Amino acid sequence: MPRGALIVLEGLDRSGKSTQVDRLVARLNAEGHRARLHKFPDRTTAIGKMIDAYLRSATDLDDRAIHLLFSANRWECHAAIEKDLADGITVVADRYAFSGIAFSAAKGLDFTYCLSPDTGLPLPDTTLYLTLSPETAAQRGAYGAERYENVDTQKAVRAQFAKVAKEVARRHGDARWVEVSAEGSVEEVERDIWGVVEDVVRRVKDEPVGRLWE
Ligand code: FDM
Ligand code: MG
Repeated sequence: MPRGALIVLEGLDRSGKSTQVDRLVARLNAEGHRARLHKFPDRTTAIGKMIDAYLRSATDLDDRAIHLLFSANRWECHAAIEKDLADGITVVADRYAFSGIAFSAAKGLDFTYCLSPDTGLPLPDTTLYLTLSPETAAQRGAYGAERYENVDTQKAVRAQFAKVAKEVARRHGDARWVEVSAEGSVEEVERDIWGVVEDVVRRVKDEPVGRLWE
C-alpha cells in the first residue's frame, strides 16, 4: 500500500501555523488523501499534562528535564504516527522535534545536546517553516500568556531555527526544509503550502520513512 507522508509545520508564534495546519488537513482530505493532524506538544497524555502545566507556569522544571519531556512526548506518539503512515494516512504535525531544539537551545542548552533525544524518530518528508518579520508579528496583536510568548524569547528562537534549518539540510538534504513566507493573506500562505505538499505526498508514496538525524 502507498504510505502517507509526514508533513511538519514549524514557525514562530503569530505565524498563523494553527490556521494553516487545519486548512492543510482539510484540503488533503478533500483531495482524497486521508490525513490526520498531530499537535506537539500533545497535551492529552500524562507527559503532555506535565508539559502543559510547565507552559502555563503552573510548575517549574529544570531546562533539561522539560527538554526531555518534550522529546518523550514525541516518542510516546511515534508508533501511532508510523502506523498511520504505513496505513496510507498522511500525518500533519503542528510542531515537531525542530521546535524542541529551537526553544531549548534558545534558553542556552547546547545545540548538539538538544538534537540527541529525538534521534531515530520518523523523519519528516518535508518541514514547512512559516517565517514572519518581527514587525508583522507585532502588528498581529499581543502575545499570549504562556511561557515563551514574548519578544525576547521569540527573537532567540528565530535565531535557533536558522541553525536547525542548516542542520536539516546538511543531514537530510535541502529539500526537507522549505521556508514559506507567512506575511501574505491566509489564502496566499495556504496556496504556497499546498504547492509544496501536493508534490511531496505523491513523491514519497513508495519510499521508506527515514529516521531523524540518522
Ligand atoms: N515547544 C514545543 C518546546 O519548547 N519544545 C517542543 O518540543 C515543542 C513541540 O511549546 F512555545 C514550545 C513551543 C511553544 C509551546 O506550543 C507550545 P503551541 O504550539 O503554542 O501549543
Ligand atoms: Mg503558542
